[in-house]
Amino acid sequence: MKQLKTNRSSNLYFESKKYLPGGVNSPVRAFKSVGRDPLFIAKAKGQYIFDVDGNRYIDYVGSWGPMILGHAHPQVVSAIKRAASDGTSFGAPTEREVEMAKLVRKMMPSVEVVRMVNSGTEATMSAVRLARAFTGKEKIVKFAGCYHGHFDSFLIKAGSGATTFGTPDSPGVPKTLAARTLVAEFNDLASVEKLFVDNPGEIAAIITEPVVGNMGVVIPRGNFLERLLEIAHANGALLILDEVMTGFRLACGGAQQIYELKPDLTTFGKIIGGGLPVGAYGGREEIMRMISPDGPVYQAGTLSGNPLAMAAGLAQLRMLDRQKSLYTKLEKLGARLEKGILRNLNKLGLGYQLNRAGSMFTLFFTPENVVDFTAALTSDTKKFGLYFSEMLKRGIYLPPSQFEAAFISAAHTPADIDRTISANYEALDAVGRKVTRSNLKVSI
Ligand code: HOZ
Repeated sequence: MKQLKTNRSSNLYFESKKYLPGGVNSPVRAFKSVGRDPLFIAKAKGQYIFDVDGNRYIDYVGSWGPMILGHAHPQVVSAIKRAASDGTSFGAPTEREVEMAKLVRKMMPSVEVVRMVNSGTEATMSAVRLARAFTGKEKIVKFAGCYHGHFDSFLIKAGSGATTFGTPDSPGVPKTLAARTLVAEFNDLASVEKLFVDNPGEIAAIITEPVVGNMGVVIPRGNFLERLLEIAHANGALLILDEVMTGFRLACGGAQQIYELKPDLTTFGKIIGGGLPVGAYGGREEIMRMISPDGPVYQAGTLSGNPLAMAAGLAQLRMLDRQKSLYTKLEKLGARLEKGILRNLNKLGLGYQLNRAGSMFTLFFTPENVVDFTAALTSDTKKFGLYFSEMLKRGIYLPPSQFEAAFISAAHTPADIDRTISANYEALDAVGRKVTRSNLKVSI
């Protein structure tokens, strides 16, 4: 195996650190927790991503979720080009926004009325404001390790980069606001019930990722999600399903289709924008009609419903809606990868945990069954960092943190998956040998 040459990336990183915090515009992409410098990306096509040094990798980051059809899909690219030639922003309504709202409602019937915004963070923070206004209550319940963007109310025991960098409770969040976020344990209904007993009549909403992606992939057990809806409604609160990652990914109708759930509000990002900056929130009509200008809850944006973003998102969603077989393909690829990795773990005598939901997966470097944040945190992140670099050397680009989901796209092929399985075997083996050599603490 040849050594990775990353001189141009290193030079750019050296330069970028002078002008950008950590040299990046979003923390996890700095690769800090995997102990190496970030790669600067030149281009991506289909299932591949290429760095500025010309190295090609099979990509399992997929821009952190949006690229479900692979990078630079011809239909998405041509939709963007067509839209751009007619003007890039008007700050006025367009036909595409109507098409988008109709399509979202068709694909996810619980979303009777929708508001387009520019990111997942905007979507979740607006949904919480709306839930507070609708119920007249101020507190919210979130789950430890879930990440709903970087709005103040959510940076409390937050997953994703906040956990990766050891700052799940960010400085700068006003204590008074933080006190209105109550934290329960995912998959633990008793912890949710207790919060409602301790805060009677004060909770506006429960917000959760239905299948968690931001502490790594964690799957809801039994009737967990259904009970959340019941508990919320029994207490005059709403259920907000954060489908920024899972929406249009786990199924055409998102996780709520799979778990047969009708949340009050749903938030979106990633896939709905086809790789352009988009978010959205929507749900029950009587709640959504409280949004300005129908109602008093204010929320606005110059670039909301931007024509390029709508064109890219619509092109991608239309393909997903028309070709349901894409989800069967994604499931088959995911199952093939899961089988291969489990076989490798078995051969190598490693007790690590692989969690997978359709085309989302995480290999946790822990023997614990990862059903919540506490279990996720038992992972050996040092070993994960070594594994990440070993995979990179073998041409596989994974999310650079233990506490993230990896994504398979419809552009991946069974041959890509088989290559990944071989790389996984070699990388795990190499990590084992390195750990033994350097006498690192071995926890498995
Ligand atoms: N919030 C993303 C991970 N869950 C990271 C986005 C990025 O760094 O681009």
